[in-house]
Amino acid sequence: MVSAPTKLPTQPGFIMLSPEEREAGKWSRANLQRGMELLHRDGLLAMSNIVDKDHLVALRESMLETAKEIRADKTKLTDFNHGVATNHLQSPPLNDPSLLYEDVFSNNFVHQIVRSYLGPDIQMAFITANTALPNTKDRQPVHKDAPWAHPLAPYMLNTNFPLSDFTPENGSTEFWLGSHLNTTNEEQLWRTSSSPTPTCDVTPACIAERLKTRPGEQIRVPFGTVLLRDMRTWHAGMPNSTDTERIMIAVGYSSSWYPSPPQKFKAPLAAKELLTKRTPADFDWLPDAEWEKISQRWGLDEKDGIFLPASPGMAPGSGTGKGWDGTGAEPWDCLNVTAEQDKVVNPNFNTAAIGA
Ligand SMILES: O=C(O)CCC(=O)C(=O)O
Repeated sequence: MVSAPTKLPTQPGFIMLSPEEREAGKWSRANLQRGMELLHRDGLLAMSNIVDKDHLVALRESMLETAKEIRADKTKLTDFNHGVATNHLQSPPLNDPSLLYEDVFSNNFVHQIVRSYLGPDIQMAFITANTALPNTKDRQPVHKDAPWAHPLAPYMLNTNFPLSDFTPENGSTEFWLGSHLNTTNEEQLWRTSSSPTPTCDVTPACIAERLKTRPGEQIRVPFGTVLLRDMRTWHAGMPNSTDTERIMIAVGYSSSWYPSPPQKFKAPLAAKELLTKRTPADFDWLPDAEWEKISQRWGLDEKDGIFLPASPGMAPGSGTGKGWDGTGAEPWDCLNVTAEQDKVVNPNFNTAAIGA
């Protein structure tokens, strides 16, 4: 008799650091294997016991205060992520030495998994946080963080440190496990059939198809959990029905072969020693006071704000990017090419989502 295929989970699998692994400063072979299997199968991995919760509490206290201060500056849809006025980016206090925790910003157990997944010589790519505003009702569209021809291989991992329990009530992220596998730009919506790059959003047809097999679900993980996500995994920011901001720090890593664009990520000199302790970080290192002035200016139409690094493959004039060489002259060759006739166009695309 042929048995029915095992149903794949819609919540993330965990690896849990033991006292012996902590003492040895590395994951055991067995946990590393489990971590690799989960990350390759699901595009998301949850890890326990790798960060001191007191460090997360201290960061939460500081960042909640900042979130309230910067809220008043968020006046336009382009100040929010994906043009939905419920979730914005926020810099952690990288210029405060008392809050520069090694187990958050340069975590050895995270690095071991990242190096195993992305290959040797990983680089730090960015540091930010996602703040889901309290008492909100709107959700983001299902998307990939890739409004360009992303490589068809694991090229970037995002480490997420939720600063509280992560529940559907406070707006935990909706993840679509396994969606990173074989995903291409054909699964994304385009502004026009001649647009050089797609938008982040996944097409309704692909969403409908995936709902039949492995739907997205808001995850439930306890405070202290650290998540690693393949950047190709579909996901969405969700409304937060509680009275408190839900903050999640994000530390991104890229593979050695992923280009480092001239429009670099900006970080304060105070953090340089820690951020480059275990991985190179090809950032613009600004004097602390200079960084502080721009550190919360994440809006898509900011002229001199802080930006996520320009994405390779973004052609001049599309979105905010000017090609990874800064002029558009440097080509971006990868297998992820969509023919014009295969592009699914959304003429009603929310232009606030891409700063256009
Ligand atoms: O904050 C979250 O849960 C996810 C936000 C997100 O995916 C985004 O802003 O692109």
